[in-house]
Amino acid sequence: MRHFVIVGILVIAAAVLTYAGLNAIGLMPVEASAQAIPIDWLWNLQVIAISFLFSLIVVPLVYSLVVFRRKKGDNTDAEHIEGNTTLEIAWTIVPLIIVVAFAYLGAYSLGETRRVDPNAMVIKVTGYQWGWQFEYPEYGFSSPTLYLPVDKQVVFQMQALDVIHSFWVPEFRVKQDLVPGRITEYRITPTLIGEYKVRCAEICGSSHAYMESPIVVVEQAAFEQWVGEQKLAAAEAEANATPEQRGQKLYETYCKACHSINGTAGNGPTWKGLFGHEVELADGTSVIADEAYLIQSIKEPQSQVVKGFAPMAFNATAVGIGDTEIQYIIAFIKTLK
Ligand code: HEC
Ligand SMILES: [Cu+2]
Repeated sequence: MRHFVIVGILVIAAAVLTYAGLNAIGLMPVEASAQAIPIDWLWNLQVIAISFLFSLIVVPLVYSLVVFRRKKGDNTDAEHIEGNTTLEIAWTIVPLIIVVAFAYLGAYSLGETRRVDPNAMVIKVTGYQWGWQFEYPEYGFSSPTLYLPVDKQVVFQMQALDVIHSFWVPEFRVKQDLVPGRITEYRITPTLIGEYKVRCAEICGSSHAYMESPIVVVEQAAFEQWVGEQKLAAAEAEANATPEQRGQKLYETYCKACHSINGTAGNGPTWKGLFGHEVELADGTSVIADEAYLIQSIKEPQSQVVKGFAPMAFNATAVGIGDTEIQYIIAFIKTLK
């Protein structure tokens, strides 16, 4: 009995010391989001459980090694123990209850981190090899730096352009994959003003380690000021855009789904090296891709169908692409040598 009391006291003391030690080394970065609170709370509970279990195993083990070690000259066998039903039932039921309790708490804290605020601001996040782009659809501009107002929920609608990436800000705790062909969601409410960094947490190629972007959490007023500056800069860039840049923008909005610019054939032929080169048509003739041909291909796609492709089903006129826009697109096609 005396041994049990001593071991019991030592287990509790060792558990407290282990817990204090784990806390002291600062395993977690600062807590910078509302979602981090339930996560850290659960994490802390786990650290307490881990400290206790660690002591429960290590203390009796070390105690036995020291106190019950073989005395000099003692060559007898150890005491034979048959089993103990009460003990076995206890050490099955107690861990079972603990595991079920943690499962419940885990589900609860998952629910807390996903709590939806219907007024959340939408930001579109695009991950690609190797960088991030942040689009603010409510304000109509994009930014390579993610600015967020403090204490306001944002919902990221995330897409990957090439391979799987993963959006991870350790200070926010929550992590979410970006999967090609899918939109994944990530909700966060930043609670601490400061500068952070998003990293890609899914190895995605040779420059994966450099796939970082700055995140700045600011007061609402500072956020609005930044939005104002960005809108102005976007409007200025729009006003000063060259025909090639305008053409590229039209391409990215309307034509990219079927026409590549890197030489690979998609739903439609690639635009790489198109201008000024010979194009074989389905009727066996061929033409030189000059301006007249391109204009006609866009306006009346049925008239000259490229060999090996179905006639272009896309109706450019219907989306408001007129003669001016076609000139921009042609200027862009000319740059694709
Ligand atoms: C739904 C898919 C689709 C979209 C979207 C699309 N195209 Fe096409 N396009 C095709 C296909 C298929 C062809 C080849 C058949 C043909 O010539 O009609 C083609 C051919 C062309 C050609 C002739 C190319 C060549 O290699 O000779 C031009 C020019 C062209 N498209 C311009 C555009 C422009 C400009 C847009 C965007 C404003 C656009 N297309 C959007 C499917 C598409
Ligand atoms: Cu990545």
